[in-house]
Amino acid sequence: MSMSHNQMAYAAIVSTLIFGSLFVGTTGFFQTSEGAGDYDSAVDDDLIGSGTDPTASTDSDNDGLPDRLEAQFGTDPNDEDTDKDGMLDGWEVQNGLNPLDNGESDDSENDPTDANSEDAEIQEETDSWPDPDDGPSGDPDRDGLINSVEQALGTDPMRADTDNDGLNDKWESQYSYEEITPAGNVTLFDPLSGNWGCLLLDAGTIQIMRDHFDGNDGRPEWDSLANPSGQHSCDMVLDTDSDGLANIEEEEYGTNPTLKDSDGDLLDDIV
Ligand SMILES: [Ca+2]
Ligand SMILES: [Ca+2]
Ligand SMILES: [Ca+2]
Ligand SMILES: [Ca+2]
Repeated sequence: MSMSHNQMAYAAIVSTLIFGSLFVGTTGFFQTSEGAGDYDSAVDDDLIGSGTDPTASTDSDNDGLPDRLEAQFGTDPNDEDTDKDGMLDGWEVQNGLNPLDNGESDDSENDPTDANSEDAEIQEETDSWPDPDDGPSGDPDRDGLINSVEQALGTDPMRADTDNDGLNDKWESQYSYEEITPAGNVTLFDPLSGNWGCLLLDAGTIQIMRDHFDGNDGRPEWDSLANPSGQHSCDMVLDTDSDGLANIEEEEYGTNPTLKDSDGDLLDDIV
């Protein structure tokens, strides 16, 4: 059985999702919000760029995907957004999305009403196109942020916790704010930064939060929340609104880490 153009392109994409995954997972230590404490190994380091010919890096449409790779992916080297879904070809490839799939079955090749054609039947059996997860409204990492918003925020559409601080991308992005202190300013709940070892973690605060976590109640041990450098994430371990729940616990409950009484019932969240 010979493969259609689309199927070949799809096979190329699937095989190179591994390539995309190399861009992913090199930014931090915590894999998912459930996996706080697990570490990513760095075995994938240094695989990108080996043997790259600098003269072969022409990117005619400036979409982040060099022309020689556009040929491999079947994308248009002169169109920054081949599938017209609002997400750039290069961003889609780097983030493991299919740059040829806008998630909608509106082109003739993937039209389900065209069921009489042999191509359509074959496609139905062997192809997973269109995949809503690959479109601008898809949410393949199930973090509550659709892909177009992940692109705008700069977060990873394939990881629910882009900065590996144990906190969900959407939850963080809802509560981002700048804390102003005499010693400097800190942007808390930035989904792109875990604020590891930030200046808000002074000795007194560390002692209070160590006691909080090590005081059982099913909470993880303070030391287990550190990254390999022994630093803690301010976003994760602080109790920003001083309501007795650490931020990571507020994330678990889906409550507001900047308000003692998230639901306005006049009772603090910890009650
Ligand atoms: Ca696109
Ligand atoms: Ca998402
Ligand atoms: Ca995400
Ligand atoms: Ca996070």
